Amino acid sequence: MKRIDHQHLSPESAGPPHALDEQTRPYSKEWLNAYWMPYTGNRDFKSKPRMLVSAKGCYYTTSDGRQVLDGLSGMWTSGLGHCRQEITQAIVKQCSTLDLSPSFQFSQPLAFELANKLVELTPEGLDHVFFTGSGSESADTSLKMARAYWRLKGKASKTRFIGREKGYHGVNFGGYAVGGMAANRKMFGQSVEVDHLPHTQLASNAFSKGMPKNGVELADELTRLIGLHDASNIAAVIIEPFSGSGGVVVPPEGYLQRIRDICSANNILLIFDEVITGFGRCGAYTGAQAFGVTPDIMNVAKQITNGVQPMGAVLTKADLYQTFMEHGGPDYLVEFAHGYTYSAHPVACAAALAALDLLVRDNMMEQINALAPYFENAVHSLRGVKHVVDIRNYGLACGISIDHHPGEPAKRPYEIAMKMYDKGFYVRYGGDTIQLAPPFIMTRAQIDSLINALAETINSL
Ligand code: PXG
Ligand code: PLP
Repeated sequence: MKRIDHQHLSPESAGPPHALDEQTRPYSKEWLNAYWMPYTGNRDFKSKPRMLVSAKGCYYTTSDGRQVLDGLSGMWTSGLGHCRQEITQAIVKQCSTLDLSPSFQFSQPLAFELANKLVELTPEGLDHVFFTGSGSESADTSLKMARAYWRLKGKASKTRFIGREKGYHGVNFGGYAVGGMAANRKMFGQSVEVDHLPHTQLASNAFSKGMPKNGVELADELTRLIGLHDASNIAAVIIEPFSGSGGVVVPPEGYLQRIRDICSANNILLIFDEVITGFGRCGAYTGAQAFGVTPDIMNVAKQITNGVQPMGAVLTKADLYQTFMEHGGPDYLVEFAHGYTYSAHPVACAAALAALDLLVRDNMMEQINALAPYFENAVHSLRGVKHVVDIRNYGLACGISIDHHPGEPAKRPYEIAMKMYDKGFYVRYGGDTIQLAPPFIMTRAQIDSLINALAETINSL
């Protein structure tokens, strides 16, 4: 057995580590090093850990007993706020009734109940739901589904995917390749055949409120890429209705419809990755509804369970599902050789049903749409603050571009986020942007305090 260093335990703390003991604990470097943290500067974190030990509503409590306002709804996951009793109770009940059921060849009723709920809440035409465990799994599932669909249709050469610069589709083998953020791709070489549309973050649109006016013609780049590769070689286009991780890049007016039209005219599937835009962030149940454009395949995750359980899903049009059923051979055979141990995990289904019920019961879409204009004005009040070179927003999401130290685009946003944390605010930084995505239940006063702290912090740099 390996020696475990218990030096990190404070002298008064006997027994196993527990969140409530955290407040007095110093952490040893050795203890911290066992955990290789995801998308984190491990060396930086471990030199000054930012440990969160509990959460309620819009606040986290840190290991040193401070309250931190959650400016990103967790990881774009927790719009309903943290530790909602209704979701907790649903999980506890499910855990003590049916903790797990095999997902292959057997199932459990909540999976079907949730699938029907998702069909009801999402745009007309998306009628079937395939469950995954995360947004990354949804991305790779959707790409495999698209390729397999064309193969079943006798068009096996349709294998290439078109993503978009600044796109993010998770970290799995297809998702990182169709993604368009250089930092996430450059370590890993080529996986699937892919090309990319240009992003739509134009200097001429700087400080647009909501959808920018310029740039619909950027959709025509898809026609150019079809000319280059030929539609007979392209399976699908995958884009986010607005790019979240890429810095809240909102589509120009008319852009998504034009992409939809070009895909339809060329027999190319359109996949919307709604992992961030789904379930309220846009002021509608989906970005597709907010922007009035329906894809052939839609990926969701994150807010589906309010982030409380890992879960994702891929919704498809009837034609896709029917094609797999019709080509499935004898009934006992599997039609789509794909699925996860945790597809439609019963505890995740229970969490999702409870979370979606809350969105409906509490009229969250109305609340979001009532708060969004206030949020928009608040974030745009940062225009003119030192270093702020662009502000983009839609619904309850905002990206603030920060001009950078020469050669170090990510440094100033990092400095801002760390100073904000010291002041009691959690904001996300990525690339050259600060991102905000307040919980749907955030008050106007809390938004004011977040924006005031941000202005003060940026000005102090
Ligand atoms: N697609 C989209 C559009 C996403 O935003 C994923 C797929 C991957 O989901 P998973 O569950 O595998 O992480 C995402 C995830 C941020 C941030 O702060 C965004 C994500 C994850 C973590 C942080 O911008 N998006
Ligand atoms: N690796 C091994 C050895 C497995 O047996 C399995 C699933 O049975 C997996 C990977 C895939 O795991 P998951 O279904 O959780 O994605």
